[in-house]
Amino acid sequence: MALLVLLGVAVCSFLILMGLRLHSADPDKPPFSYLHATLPLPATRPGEAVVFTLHTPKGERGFTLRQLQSLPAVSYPALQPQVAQQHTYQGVPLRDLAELTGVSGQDVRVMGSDDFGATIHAADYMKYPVMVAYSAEGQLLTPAQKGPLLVVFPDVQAPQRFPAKTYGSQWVWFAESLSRAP
Ligand SMILES: Nc1nc2c(c(=O)[nH]1)N[C@H]1C(S)=C(S)[C@@H](COP(=O)(O)O)O[C@H]1N2
Ligand SMILES: [Mo]
Repeated sequence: MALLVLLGVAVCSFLILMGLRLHSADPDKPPFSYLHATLPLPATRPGEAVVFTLHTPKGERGFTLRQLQSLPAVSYPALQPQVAQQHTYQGVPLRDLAELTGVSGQDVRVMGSDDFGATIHAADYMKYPVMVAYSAEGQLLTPAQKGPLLVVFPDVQAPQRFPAKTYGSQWVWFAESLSRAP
């Protein structure tokens, strides 16, 4: 009898663990390799500028550069199609920004300070660590590098998936805000 109960417990644990494993291996939402997880959000200092704004369904949420840097961060090499330079960029995955915005899994629109906007598809940012980059090689992006904030695609890791021909227009530079795509 005790043996049967034990066997039951073992079988159930196995099934639960398998379920968890299959869940975490969701091919449409793969785990990202993070540079760091969410850090404590620094308070805004007097006079400190908001550099990026999330348009959530409940209103706006602005972030200073230091606050943006406290969000989950990724880092990977990418070849900026316009300046044709490869850099190791650091920034916040759109997947995390979309979740903070309350629009996870929906197409998003990233706007630049020049009012240029691009739609970035959920299938791309949910599966790949497309980011809003703030630095390259650990140094803040300069205007010549399309900074201070630039949308970056992992085109070195997945060149077939993100060809410049079709994705070039989505590398929004001077990025300023994110909202659900209209
Ligand atoms: N902020 C901003 N980002 C932008 C654009 C823009 O006009 N403003 N143009 C996009 C388009 S359509 C393309 S093809 C490339 C053009 O970059 P380039 O002018 O340096 O070749 O940047 C993209 N990112
Ligand atoms: Mo373009």
